[in-house]
Amino acid sequence: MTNYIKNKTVFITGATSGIGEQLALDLSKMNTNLILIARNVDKLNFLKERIQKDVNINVDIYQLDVKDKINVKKIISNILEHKTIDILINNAGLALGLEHIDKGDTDEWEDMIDTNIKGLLYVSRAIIPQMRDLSTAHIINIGSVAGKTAYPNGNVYCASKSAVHSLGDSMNADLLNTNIKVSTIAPGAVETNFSNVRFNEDAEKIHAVYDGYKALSAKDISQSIISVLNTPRHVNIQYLDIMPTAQRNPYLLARNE
Ligand code: NDP
Ligand code: 8X3
Repeated sequence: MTNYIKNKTVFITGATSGIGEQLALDLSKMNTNLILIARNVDKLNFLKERIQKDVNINVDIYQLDVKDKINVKKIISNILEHKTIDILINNAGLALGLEHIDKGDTDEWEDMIDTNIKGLLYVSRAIIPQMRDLSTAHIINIGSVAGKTAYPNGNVYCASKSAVHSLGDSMNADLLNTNIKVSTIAPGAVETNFSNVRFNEDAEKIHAVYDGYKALSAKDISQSIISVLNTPRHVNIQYLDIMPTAQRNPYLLARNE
């Protein structure tokens, strides 16, 4: 199979865990160079060592919170002085809590909005201008089934992912007449650290999310993202839903007795 992304440089937000971490590992095997960002610098260092033990590619790491507008701009503009970013993976994101609309914690609401929407915008705003001159470039935004079908108590997280889907459409519209493709990937339940964060390490609640059916793995999503990326220049897969076979939407989940 042709490797269209060989030697490209991929910028991944939220690379220390789950989908982002697995994608970094799998892309390294496709011989892409990597720029990895997240807040936990120890995990970034560990991942860089792990990748470079096996493959001879460039891996740059930056401790960066996507919510930090000033530093996002500063760090990305420093990177762009000596590198080209061909592919941007807007993956960093989180859900905090699962609470009725009149009981939610407003600080958690702000954290989700600031990370999932504003963070994605800050990073995209800093990188897209440089992509305009490339012969091919690609932005992947990680949405969610939650952005398509809102479910009880999901309110602000669902709204934030709905915004990600809408921004994907807008980016595609605004980037007409460029070689920049934009894809929204919308997974259902993926077993990562996502629920640990959402439920603040409450083991019972985390277990309940994935109990009695086979959820998706980070590898399932990473492989799907790579097949979306590894397409000829004229092919733009704009939207992809990926669900566990046991889950058809947030309301239809077939758990074993
Ligand atoms: P994980 O919790 O395993 O990974 C989240 C990653 O995002 C971590 O690397 C974390 O790193 C990083 N991150 C979080 N906040 C920030 C921030 N402010 N700045 C930079 N990095 C940040 O979850 P997933 O891998 O499951 O989630 C990845 C994406 O997939 C998210 O956007 C999520 O909404 C989406 N998604 C997940 C689904 C699921 O069921 N798991 C389903 C559908 C979509 P660090 O803490 O080091 O900063
Ligand atoms: C994560 C999937 O269903 O927990 O976006 O919202 S869900």
